[in-house]
Amino acid sequence: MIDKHSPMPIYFQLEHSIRRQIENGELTPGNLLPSEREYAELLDVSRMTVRQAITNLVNEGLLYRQKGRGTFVAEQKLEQKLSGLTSFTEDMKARGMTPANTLLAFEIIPADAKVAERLALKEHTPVYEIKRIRLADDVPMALETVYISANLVKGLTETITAASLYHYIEEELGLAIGHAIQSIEAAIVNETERPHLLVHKGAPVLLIERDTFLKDGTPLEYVKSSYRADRYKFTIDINR
Ligand code: 16G
Repeated sequence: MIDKHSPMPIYFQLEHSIRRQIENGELTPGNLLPSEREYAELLDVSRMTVRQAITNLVNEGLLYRQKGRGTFVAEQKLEQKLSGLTSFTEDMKARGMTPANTLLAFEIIPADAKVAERLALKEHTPVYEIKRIRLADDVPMALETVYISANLVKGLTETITAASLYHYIEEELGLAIGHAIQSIEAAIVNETERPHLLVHKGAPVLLIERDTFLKDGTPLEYVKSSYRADRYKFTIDINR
């Protein structure tokens, strides 16, 4: 897998070869990689070269090191296109994964100033506050808090939030969801979120805020979520 006569640096060739093994499933998440010494002997290259290749893949999140145990293949990130306005349930089903939710809070509360503004309501108007852990194949992917006007989306129950909100809104209530404005920013997981997301202290998360509107322009939801940055990556098509 290494060609010493190639103009390509050896660390780069090794990096490429490990990456290919992960892509084609020869190496799968959780697999232990040969040690630096083993790779160096096997390929007859220096340990420094091996270290550089491995370090690059660790920095990229494809591999992770565990003290005293070695280097392992990480779970691959889910790639989420930013082009369509989809729900978590739809996204996971489209990938052949099983979505699930753990409900942390389901309440009707008076909207505070910020929520009222986002939903274009008067302060203290009743809104649902729904906090859910969103899981894919039993792995927590995100923590999500949704605010929805209780007068607009009637009859929400805990059972509905265990399945799909968008399904209920569109199929049961017949409301037409139109568009959303979304922002994504980097952050470090906070200690309240951490036990739910099952990540280590200081792990990176992506904070996503979404304001969703019905086709007629009425604000439908204001959503704040923390996505695991080790499991998620967002992609977008851009034209010139
Ligand atoms: C997604 C949306 C969220 C929406 C939810 C509905 C983002 C950042 N958020 O998680 O705004 O409330 O889907 O999901 O994409 P559901 O229909 O599966 O309950």
